[in-house]
Amino acid sequence: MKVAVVGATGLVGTVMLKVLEERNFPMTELIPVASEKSVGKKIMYKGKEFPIVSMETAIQLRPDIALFSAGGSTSLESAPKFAAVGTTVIDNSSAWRMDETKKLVVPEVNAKVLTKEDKIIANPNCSTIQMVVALQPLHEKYKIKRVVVSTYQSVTGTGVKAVDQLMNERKGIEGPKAYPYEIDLNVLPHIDVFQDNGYTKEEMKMIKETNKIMGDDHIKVTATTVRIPVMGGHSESVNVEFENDFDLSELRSILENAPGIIVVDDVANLKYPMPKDAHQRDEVFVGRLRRDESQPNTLNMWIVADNLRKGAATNAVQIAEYLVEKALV
Ligand code: 2RA
Repeated sequence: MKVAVVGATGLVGTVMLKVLEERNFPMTELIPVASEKSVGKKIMYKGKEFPIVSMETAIQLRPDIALFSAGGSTSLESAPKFAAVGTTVIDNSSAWRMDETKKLVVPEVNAKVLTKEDKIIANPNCSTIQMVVALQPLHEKYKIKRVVVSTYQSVTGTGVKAVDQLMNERKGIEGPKAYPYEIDLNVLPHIDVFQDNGYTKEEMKMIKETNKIMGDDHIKVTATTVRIPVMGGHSESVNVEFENDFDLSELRSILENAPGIIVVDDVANLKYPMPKDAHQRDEVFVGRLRRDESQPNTLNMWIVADNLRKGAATNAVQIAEYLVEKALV
């Protein structure tokens, strides 16, 4: 399998390469792509050096798969050029997610929608991915009516500049700012830009992407997304109202046996999911399972995942693995 990684030197691109190597993805040739200023530099993969090439060169090499994490404008311009030469693109930007002609995929939830004809596949937003992995098995059993989610998102979701701002603030050093305010010892109820309806784009992504991935527009979703000064991953407090009642121990067992989920839920022994434990892992960690006693058929749960891995790189690689497994590429 000839694989291009577009955005190979970025935060997510670097993790994509790490995940491809860790999972021993069946690759015959790696084509790292980055901005013109990086062309010619070398990256290491499986102990070998690979030269970074330009987008044009990569397209001419006709890779089987191109994993993109290079921003929406780059994807809008270049993904169709790869698709035109037969490459299947899996794009981590938001460019194609709500395009009706493109699939938005979390393998544990809706990989079955993929066909040979899908040449540009959208990787969902990190905070959406971890939530739908936990929601899907419960929806299948109890039918979800409404979801209320509040997120606590790592600065790594913003990128290197945000990580540097946090670390500089911790050391009392002045430096470039990724956020309008200090992030250390603070929280920002503001991720991406505000819309006319008072929600941010991040919140609207969680609402719209959830319905598309789960294939059910009847599920009502509302979201508040918040940036917090942590590194390991995104955390989410999720309140789920079902059409039908549930037994909590049965519900816990469903999650324990669902793909991609690790249940950490033993508060008597102070066991619950935390970003420091999810960091560098590919699973979605679920805990604090308890009935919402304020209304019937309703559950509270706490969901944590590494936003750079399952929230981005690993989910994209898992889509690629599915395509190879089902001979769709
Ligand atoms: C964030 N989910 O956390 C967004 C994009 N990665 O900033």
